[in-house]
Amino acid sequence: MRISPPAATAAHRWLAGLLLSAASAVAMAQAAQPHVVVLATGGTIAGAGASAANSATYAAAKVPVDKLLAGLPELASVARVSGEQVFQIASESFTNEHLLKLGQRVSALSKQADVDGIVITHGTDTLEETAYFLNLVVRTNKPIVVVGSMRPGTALSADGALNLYDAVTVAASKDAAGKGVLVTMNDEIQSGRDVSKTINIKTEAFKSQWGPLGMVVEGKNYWFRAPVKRHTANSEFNIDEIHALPAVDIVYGYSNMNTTGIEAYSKAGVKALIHAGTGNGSVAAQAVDSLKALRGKGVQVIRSARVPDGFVLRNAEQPDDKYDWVVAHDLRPQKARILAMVALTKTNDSKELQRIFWEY
Ligand code: DAS
Repeated sequence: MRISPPAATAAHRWLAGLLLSAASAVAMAQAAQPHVVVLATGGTIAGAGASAANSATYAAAKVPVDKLLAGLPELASVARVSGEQVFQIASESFTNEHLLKLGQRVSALSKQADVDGIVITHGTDTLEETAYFLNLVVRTNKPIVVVGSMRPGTALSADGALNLYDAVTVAASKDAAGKGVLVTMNDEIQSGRDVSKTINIKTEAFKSQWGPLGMVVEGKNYWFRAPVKRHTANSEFNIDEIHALPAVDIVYGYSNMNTTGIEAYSKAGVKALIHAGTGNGSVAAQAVDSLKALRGKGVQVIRSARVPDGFVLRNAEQPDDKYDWVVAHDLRPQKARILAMVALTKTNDSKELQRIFWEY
């Protein structure tokens, strides 16, 4: 059946109008979506193995952020996502300079009105340190979520895609605001302060002794608790005012402990030494004088513990008041080091440091 020219023109106009309104509806829907920025730093979540059977043998930090995002079209239904490649490294190689640069970028993005949430893809080895650092120094209530994976995307039952989908879901969620820096791994939403990598070869690797804050399942957050320690917008620390981090190192306690490490760090000029003691932060008798001498040089001595859970009691295993030492509370040695570095940018008073270790 032939349609007369005027009718054909009208039909074309109607169709064009329909397409235009459909396109503008899509554009409006996307504009209405939260905007999440994904900052990629490397790690297994960007890793690649030789075959699908390689779940533990692979090269980390290979896949660029645009490929990571392109491989997850489901994100389009969650948020408007943009990606930036900040680094492409395995996270065991993070330095203080990496922490500062990443923190400055996160801080700048958090101030942008068109950014609703931030995701950082990161290697799992030091993810807990970066998450805690950002928790201490980025002054924002917007959701910041750090995410990694235990298997590369090339492996059978890879965990990265769902972990990243969950991270963007949480970062796009208003109910994730004001909860501090978060970590989404293995369906759980963890506090960046509390979480640590506790298993080095399973997907349920990230745990906190105080439990997860919640879960994220099929694009929905389920919250069960909130952090009580100070963080982000309520922190007295601000990455915009921190341009360098002082030297803080860790010595490990063990049977037949000696003072070689303590003396070496003393000579190297550390500003604080974290002692990862046995038990409740115990110090071997043969090491006490070296730590007292270190304190006498103006170096802060902070008692943590090699035992992962619990917390170090002040004046229990050692007379901290008498020696003018600090206890790390429930923080594991690697977390205590992060807090000590940040705190020393503000004070070198041991009583102020102890207050900070109680509060953060
Ligand atoms: N080497 C590890 C890292 O980059 C790989 C990983 O588990 O992410 O932390």
